[in-house]
Amino acid sequence: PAPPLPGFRFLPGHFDRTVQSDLVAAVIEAAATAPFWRPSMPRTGQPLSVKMTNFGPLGWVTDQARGYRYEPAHPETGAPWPPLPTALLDLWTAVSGYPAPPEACLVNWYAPGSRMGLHVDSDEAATDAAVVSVSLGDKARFRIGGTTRRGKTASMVLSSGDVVVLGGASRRSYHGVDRIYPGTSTLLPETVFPGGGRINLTMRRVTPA
Ligand code: MD3
Ligand code: FE
Repeated sequence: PAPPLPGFRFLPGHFDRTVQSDLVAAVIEAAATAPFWRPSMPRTGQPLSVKMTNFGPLGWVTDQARGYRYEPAHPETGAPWPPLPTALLDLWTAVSGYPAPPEACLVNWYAPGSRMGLHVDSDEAATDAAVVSVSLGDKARFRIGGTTRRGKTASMVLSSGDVVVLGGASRRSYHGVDRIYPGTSTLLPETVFPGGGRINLTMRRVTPA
């Protein structure tokens, strides 16, 4: 079938401006103990253009020496990741259909000019759980394909407050972020996020329930 595959759900405008701004406040508070850092690719050590932090008992990290993995603590401070905000846990309960809470919430900050190449998320043993994504701030062009790298893809614009649920076959899809549309939102405070940009929150179950 043409992308996106079955199990993909798009909930445009799921969160109103008040909840969006509460989520940004939660990200800023979390970043006080778990600062955004710039991860590096395995082997090459090439830095990602996106800066990251995490919420929850586990966080996704990558570095040149040890590659992609989940860890209970921040790679630079060694402190445990801050807890998941209640609004996110409630969203997971409402849309994931999974009988256990998420263990990780990866927080990606895309400054203007940042992108994320096509990839599959495969570092989670809980392949039966959906990934739930929340977009905040500037609009982005999101791309999703099938389960092989060479194959048709479709693109769509994700806006602040949009939620995407990647369950079923779509969970194994290639996907990425082509570009950010700078200046399309006033949600992110310039003092904390110079140039604005976009934050994406992705909740994941890592170990099977
Ligand atoms: C489709 N993040 O963190 S979110 C990632 O906007 C990631 O930051 C993008 O890809 C972002 O790994 C996309 C939507 C998303 C998340 C996970 C998926 C789409 C997905 C897993 C499988 C298929
Ligand atoms: Fe991904």
